[in-house]
This record gives sequence, structure tokens and C-alpha cells, in this order.
Amino acid sequence: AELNKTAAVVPESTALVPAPVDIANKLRYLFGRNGDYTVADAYQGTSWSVREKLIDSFNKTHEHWKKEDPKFIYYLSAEFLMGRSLINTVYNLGLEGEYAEALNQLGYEMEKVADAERDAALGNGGLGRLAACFLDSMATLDLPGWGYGIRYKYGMFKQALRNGYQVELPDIWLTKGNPWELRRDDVKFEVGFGGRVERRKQGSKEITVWTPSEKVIAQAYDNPIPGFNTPTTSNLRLWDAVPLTEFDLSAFNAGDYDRAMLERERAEGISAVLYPNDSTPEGKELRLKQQYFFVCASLQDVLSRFKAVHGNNFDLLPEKACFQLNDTHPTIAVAELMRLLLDVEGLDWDKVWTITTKCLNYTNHTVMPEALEKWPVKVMAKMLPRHMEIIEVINEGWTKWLGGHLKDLAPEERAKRIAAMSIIHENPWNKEEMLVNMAYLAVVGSSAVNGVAAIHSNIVKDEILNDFYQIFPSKFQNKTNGVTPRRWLAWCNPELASLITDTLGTSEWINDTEKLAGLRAYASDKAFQAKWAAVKKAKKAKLAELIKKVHGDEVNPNALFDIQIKRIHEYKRQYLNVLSIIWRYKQLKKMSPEERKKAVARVCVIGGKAASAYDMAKRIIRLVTAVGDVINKDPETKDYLRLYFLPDYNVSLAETIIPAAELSQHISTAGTEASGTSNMKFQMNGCLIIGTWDGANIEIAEETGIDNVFVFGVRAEEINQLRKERKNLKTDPRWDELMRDIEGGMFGDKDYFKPLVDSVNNMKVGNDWFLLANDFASYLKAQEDVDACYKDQSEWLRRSIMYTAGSGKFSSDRTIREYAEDIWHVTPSRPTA
Ligand code: CRA
Repeated sequence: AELNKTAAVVPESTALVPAPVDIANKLRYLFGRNGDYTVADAYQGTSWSVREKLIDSFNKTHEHWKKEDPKFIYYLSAEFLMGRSLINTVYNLGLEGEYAEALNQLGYEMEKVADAERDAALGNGGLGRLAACFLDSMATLDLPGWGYGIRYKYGMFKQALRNGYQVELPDIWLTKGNPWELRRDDVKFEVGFGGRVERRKQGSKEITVWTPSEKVIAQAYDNPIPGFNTPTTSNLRLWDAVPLTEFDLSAFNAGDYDRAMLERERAEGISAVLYPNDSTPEGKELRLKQQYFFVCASLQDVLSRFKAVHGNNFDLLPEKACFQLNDTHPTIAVAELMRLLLDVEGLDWDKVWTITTKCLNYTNHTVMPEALEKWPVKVMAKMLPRHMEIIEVINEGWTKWLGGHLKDLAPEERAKRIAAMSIIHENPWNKEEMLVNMAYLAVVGSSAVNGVAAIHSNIVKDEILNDFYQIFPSKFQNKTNGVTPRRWLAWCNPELASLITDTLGTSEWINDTEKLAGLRAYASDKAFQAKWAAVKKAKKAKLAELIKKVHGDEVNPNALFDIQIKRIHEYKRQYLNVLSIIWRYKQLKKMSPEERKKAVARVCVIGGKAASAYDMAKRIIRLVTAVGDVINKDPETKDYLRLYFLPDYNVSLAETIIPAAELSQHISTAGTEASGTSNMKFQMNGCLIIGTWDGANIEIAEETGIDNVFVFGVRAEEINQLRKERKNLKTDPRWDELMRDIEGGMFGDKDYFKPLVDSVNNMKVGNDWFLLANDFASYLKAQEDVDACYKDQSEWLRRSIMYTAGSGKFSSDRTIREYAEDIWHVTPSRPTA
């Protein structure tokens, strides 16, 4: 009551203080600065000022949802790749005019100020960025929902090049403070590890008591997420691991400084670093510790809020809360929710199992078999003994149920099927070891399971989880990924956004991207094409500036800007791209100067990080830089072909590159890229695609018109057969020539490139797993089609417009609406403005 009284006299926000004054105030009172600001200061002052408006909106939403008590969706994810927040916050809150004007008065430009912000890079790639786009859409659609994850002290490593090789530097992103978060000193939970499990008598009941041997505190930090064009601001709650006791003074007094600090170090180690691995899991114990850490804190947090309103009426939980497991990383939630309801709340097993499976849903994001997480039973039993017991009981029930369900099968066949579907199974590479299969646990413990693009969801049903699909066909769904049109079109490409708004006569497309289809009517309109081309040209000039800054080279602004940016992975086949660039170079070399003048000039850009332990990916990066070193200097060809590796690819770099791209490459081996999401961002920005029949490329082609896309390569259905036959493949003579060139040292570093050449040598059984040799000829053909099309600028522009016009489906608003309707059963609840 006392608290409420003070709350009532706090004035409504700082809205009445003019922004320039407020920025100067923030600099004076938070940073002790009085005039003579740097750009970095301007960023700090602006963001701490904007933060207050954000918090006003956040508090209102919070109060509204508290009063309404709607069903909530909790998005559990080990990664949230948020990028920068200033521009997004200012635009989503509709404050852009006010703050641009304020900064002008202080002598700054919004864009330059925004550039001073560091990316929040708490994710590896597509999966983490998807989670960030989803939060934007959930808030924009007024869906009651929060994200839950880890506040890594060090996010995705910074990538630098030394002599053309990748080096990894720590991402120290919090040193200057973070205006976009709020530490919640009243929200902390204990998380335990290890120890023992005992049964004790409590009256007539037997209870289970887990006594962990190690405990840490999960400290909450809230990151408000502003929706666009709505008063809703939702929340991303991230957990920081801190020790239970600040400091062991007695150890310190006894002269043992190391021991005094030990507990702190051990605790802080849990949320210290993001595993820099994409699509392949890190089987290390610390990773499981991180997973349990954030899941345990998040579930306790949700249950404590639930209990504050509904007491022990847990039957109601599935009507008030549901959890989305973003890949298998948070799957320990199945056992943790069981444990909390069984051991802490004292409910009985059957009831708890029903509640748990009603509340959880699982998204699969990858087909890479090595990426399906499996934890050794030994590791789990030691770190999470009670959870291991619970998983064992779940598995007993599950396999027993299966036995009944499959009773009509012959006993041998039945035993085989049960063994194949058991959550706990042998390690096929080491029969001594038993593993917990997290994907199986997620499927058995969830109401719905989904893939992230139509083809991927089919592969999940027909291959990866086919046994389960046969038993629970209705559990399996597709939810094709999407990206937020705010960050990925409206805010990163304001020039294109205004052209679209002027042309359509409304900016409603920002909330309703289906309206972009209206651009189709202008696709062949010459006057419109000219305006469209002018925007692309301006964006290309910006990218050219960046290339100049990084590499010191001027590039031809009329060249075709050809881009491949994504994590470096063999399945994504950056190597294939490089091979075609070398081929192009060799062709140019053979031409007479006159012939060359007729060739389409290209500036090729490749960017992306290699996981630190992924040796082959690092060699691919070196190949890109080595080839670039040769061709960018060649006086005969340098006006016609360039290749640059742009280091430290991240969200903000993508925001500069994507609007400038004319051609983007999505050339994974068919059936390997679950969806891809940069393809959607390029499409929105009118960038043509060269790609395989894979992931969301297929749906993008359907929406854009398949003839507008440069499709090549074998289809997913052919892959298994081709893999078996690849040692008999007669390779293209051009391919053989390129292999000899690299092996022969045309780009130096012969020995270092040898394993790369070997990796695609089809004569070696087991190699060229990703079928580069197979797709090579059709890829070169598709590249020729690209050139031919680019020579006809009007046709190129028509297609470019058709891409943006066809991108309506790929807004994450559409994806989130589908999740909300088909899986979460959550409905909008908007606070009053
Ligand atoms: N690496 C897939 O490979 C997909 C994203 C988001 C990935 C991408 O094709 O677009 O997820 N998978 O759904 C993944 O991380 C653990 O698996 C990715 O980002």
C-alpha cells in the first residue's frame, strides 16, 4: 500500500521534457558531461532518453496484462540475436521525427549516432535472429508473450581477418552499460546442480527431495520489446548467473584469495559466453548447465506469477501459459516442469504429465543429424540427478505405451521400433554409452512439433522423426519462418520504404505486408522502374563506401552486386560460389579487351563467421580471401570482377548489405537448409535470388513467380541416391580444371587448400557429401542466365519489383499469427494508448 501511494504521485513519464533538453540532461546527470559531446555521447544521451519512453510503454502493457490475465506464450530460446536497438525503438514507438529533430539541434545525424551502438549478438545466426523477429511480431500483434533466455556476458565472437585467416576476438558488449535493459533486483531464483535425490516420509506420503551440491542465483534483466503502431511493449527476460554469496570472507581472511573468489567465478561462468556454434551442438557439460539454468529460472518465474493469481489451481496452467521450445536447447523444460509440479507443488504424476504436455511445444530447426542434441546419461545423472530419474520414468511409460500401441506388429519388429523410439538409447558409435535424445524427449513431451519451411516440415515428418509422425500425425505442423518487415525493410531501407508508401498511397504495408502485392501493377512501369533503380543505386553507393573503408578499394558502382552472407558451412556451399567466381575470372582472362567490355561486371561479396572449431569452414574463408587477393589486383580484369570478404558479419552489417544487394546466393544442397531467413530479407529489398530448391527458397519462388528466380541443382528427393552414386560421377571438365588450379597453387597456400580439394573429390568414397561437383554445371548455367538478365535492365528491374511485391507471406507477423492460432491459442490483448 505504501508503494502504491508513491507510485500515484510519480508524474506520467518524461514526455513533457523536450527531447534535446532531455538528451543533454541524461548526459549531464548520468555521465557527467557538459557539452562537447562525441558521437558516442550523443548515442548514450539519446538512448537513455528514449529508454524512458520505452519503459512507460512497457509498464502500461505490463499493468494491462496483469489486470486482464490473458494466456501467455513464453518463447524459450538459448539465443536472441537482437542487433541494435536505438533505431528500432525510436521508429517502433513513432518517435523518429522528434529525435531526428533533437539530434539535429544538437548537431548530429540520427544515422551516425545510431552507428555508435554495439550489436547485442546473443545468438549465432538464423535461429537467434528468428527469435528476435518473433518478439517484434508478437509485440506488434499485441500478443501477450515474453521471450526467455540467457544474458551472455560475451556474445557471438567478433571476427577479424589476419593475413586472410579468421581470428576470433571476444565480444565485449556490456562495458559501456546497456540502456535497453532493466535489472530486476526483486526477481531472482535459485538454480541447483548435482547432489543427491532422496525419498522421505511426510505424514502418510512419500516425498522426493533433491539436495543439489551446487547452487547459483539467476538474476533477471528485462529487455522491453516495443511493438510497431501499437501501445504494446512486451518483454525479453534474460538471466544472469550470480553467486549465492557475494564473497567468502572467511577464506579471504585466512589468506586464500582464490578460494574466496571461487564461487563467484563458477557461477558467473554459466552465463559468461554464448557457444559460437551454428546448427551443430556443443556436447560440453557447460552447455547443458546453461540450458538448465535458464529453463529452471524461467519456469520458476512463470509458476510464481501463476500462483500469485491462481494459487494451486494448476489444472488451469495450460489455459494461462504455453512454452515454445526453440529447437532442443530448452528441452530440459519437459523434466523441469514435471519436477516443479511433482516435487515442489506435490501433485501426482498423471496430472503433472497431462499439464506438462499441454503446455509445451517444440520447433525443429535443422536436419543436420549431428545437430540433434543427445546428452550422455552419465553427464545428466551427475548434473541433474532428479531430472534423469524423471526422464527415465517418462521413457518407461512411453515405451510401455508404445508396446501396447504397436501390439499388432511381430514381436521382433515391435522391439526394433520401440528401441528406435526410446528417449534413452545406446550411442551408436560407442555401445558402452547411453544417451538422452533431446529431440525425442521434446516430441513426446509436447503438444505440437513444427518445422520451419514446407519442405523442411516434410523432411521432419518423412525422415527425421518419421517413426513419431506415424504414431502422432496430428502433432506435426509446418510454420514457415518469417522476418520482421520493420527492421528488414522499413527501417533499414527507408528510401525504398518511402517509394513503396508513395506508390501504394499508404504505409499500411508495414503492418500488412500482403499489401506489397500492389507493387505488381508497377513492375513494368518505366517511370517507376527508374525510381526503384535510383534507390538501389543509392544503397549500392553505401555498400561501396563500406568496402572502401574495409579494403581500401573503389568498386564499380554499376557492377552487379552479388552477395552471399551467412554462417560459413559446408552445406551452405560458399565453396561452390568461389569456384564459379574463379571460373568467371578465367573466362575474363581469356577474353579480348573488346569482349570484356561486353561482359557483366560483378562485385562479389561473401561474409560470415566460421565456428571456431570448424576447420573446413575456416579454410573456405581463406580460399575466399586468397582468390580475392589475386583477382582484385589483376589489372586486366579488376574492372569486371571483384571478390571481397567482409569480416564480422552481424545484424547491423546485414542492414547495410541487404538493401544494396542485387543478386543473393542461397545455394545449399537441396534438403539441408531448413529454411533460411536472409533469403526473405533480400527478397523484401528487391534482390534477385540464385538458389537451390531448398528451404524457404521454394516458397519464395512460388510467391515471386518461379521464372523470376534463378533455380539450379538437384532436388532433395534425388540426394540419397546421388550420395550413394557419387563416386561414379563423371565430373565436368571445368570442375576438374578448377581443382587442378587450386591444388597447383594458383592462389597460394597449396597445402592449406589441399583438404578442401580432397573434401569434394568424388573419387574418394565418402567425400563431396554436399554434392558440389554434381550441381556445378547447372550452377554455372544459372549464373549465365543471371548475366543475360542483368544486361536487360528493364527485365531485371521488373523482376526486382516482383520480389518485393511477392514478399508479403514472409513477414514474421504471418508466422506468428499461425503459431498463435494453430499452436499457442493465444489472442491479442492491447493496452489503451
Ligand atoms: N542455422 C537453420 O539452419 C533456419 C534457422 C531458423 C537454423 C536455418 O535454415 O532458417 O535455423 N537451424 O529456423 C538451427 O539453428 C539448430 O538449428 C539455423 O539458424
